[in-house]
Amino acid sequence: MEDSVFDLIDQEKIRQSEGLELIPSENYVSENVLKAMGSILTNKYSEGYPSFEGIPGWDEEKIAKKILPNYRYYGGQVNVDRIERLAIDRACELFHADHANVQPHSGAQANTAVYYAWLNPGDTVLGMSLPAGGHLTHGAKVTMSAHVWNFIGYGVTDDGDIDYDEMESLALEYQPKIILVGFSAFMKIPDFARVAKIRDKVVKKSGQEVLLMADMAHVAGLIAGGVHPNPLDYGFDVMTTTTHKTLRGPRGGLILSKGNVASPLKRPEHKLENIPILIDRAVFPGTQGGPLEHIIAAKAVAFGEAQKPEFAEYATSIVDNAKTLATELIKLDFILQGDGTDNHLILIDVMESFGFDGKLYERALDMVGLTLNANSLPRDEAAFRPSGVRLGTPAITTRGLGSKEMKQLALWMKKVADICKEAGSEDNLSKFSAELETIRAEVRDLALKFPVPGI
Ligand code: DSN
Repeated sequence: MEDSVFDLIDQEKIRQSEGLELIPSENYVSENVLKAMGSILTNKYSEGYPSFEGIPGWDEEKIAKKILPNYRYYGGQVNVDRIERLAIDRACELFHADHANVQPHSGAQANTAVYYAWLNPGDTVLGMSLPAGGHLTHGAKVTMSAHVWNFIGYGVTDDGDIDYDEMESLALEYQPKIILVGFSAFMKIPDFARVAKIRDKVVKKSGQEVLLMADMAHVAGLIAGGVHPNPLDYGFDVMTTTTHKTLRGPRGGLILSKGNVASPLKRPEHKLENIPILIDRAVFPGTQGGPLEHIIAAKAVAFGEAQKPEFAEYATSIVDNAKTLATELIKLDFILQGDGTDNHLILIDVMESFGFDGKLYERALDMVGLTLNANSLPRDEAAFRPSGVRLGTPAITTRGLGSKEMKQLALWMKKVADICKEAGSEDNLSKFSAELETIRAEVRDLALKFPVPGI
């Protein structure tokens, strides 16, 4: 019954309005992004790519005569071509790229397409290991990436920064075809220039081209807003990202690259300078079928929003809020990985701070309307009962929370930590339902003062 679906969507609206979203990879999109996502563009098939003629603008006369050349496998493309072209052009401007492929359905699809574009099966990639803060698609054993390619993982130092010495020695030893910088739980700013120098040393030693890839899914919005450096400005060839985290667009992926832009119909020479064309071929037909043009339209809307001065203010506020929250948590005896944050992410060492694990804390915070996720720390061996929790400020900053609210948030988090300490297990949390309900009511009151866009 469709009614059940819409009832559940209404329930989710209440959950989102009455709680505070602290999962660092989530955000609230604008009403225009929602409108584009829910549009009739979902009805259209458009395998292939829009015209490459007319870059950087459009030849209005040809459009009027409907004689646009394109690389599509279906008719009726006149409008979706222009929408996809708009998304591509805006993405290139926003991230200083020569080319953008806006079709990946997700960040995982984007990463897979880059590997497929540049590597042969069995080739080596050097990336951050999962326990150190890397992503599943950077070669975690349970993923396809680890089955097809040979991933070597570098780690982090005790102060939470990338272990660049380890990265360099592994790079020289294994001579990877891709050096990958990217993360989903890392609070420092990567030194992209240093990684580019490591690449140069590997190229000198091996005599082969090495692709520098950055997976900036978490911080793409901070890059767009100018508060985080852009790897493409430091010699990186490719940057992948999702579009829904700090970038605040629809759920999806994006690949930006530097190099030659040309028709994807003809296979180019396998050289780094041709990586944009190799990537287009790797996305379609390499790893995906029909693009989701309603999502691509929503990406175009979100990229347009990110080009506005208000977005730079938003990006600055995300980081300010994260730093304030980190400082307040430290004052209340929370121990943070890396002692704080330089971006939107905070990783709490719950076990070291209070003696219980991240899963119990995640569950108790959920009960008061504060949503985050249990997360492994570099020292954890198994991901099932991690010692930490990960949180971040992109979503609550969209709702307009500021430093005053960050202080209140830290106080609630401490109260919930004290309850967990006494409870000792998830089963015992019910004994503290009155205390948890009091905090829940306070969270609800505050949350309702900061409406969610579109609700
Ligand atoms: N699942 C995302 C995150 O939460 O970090 C990464 O893709």
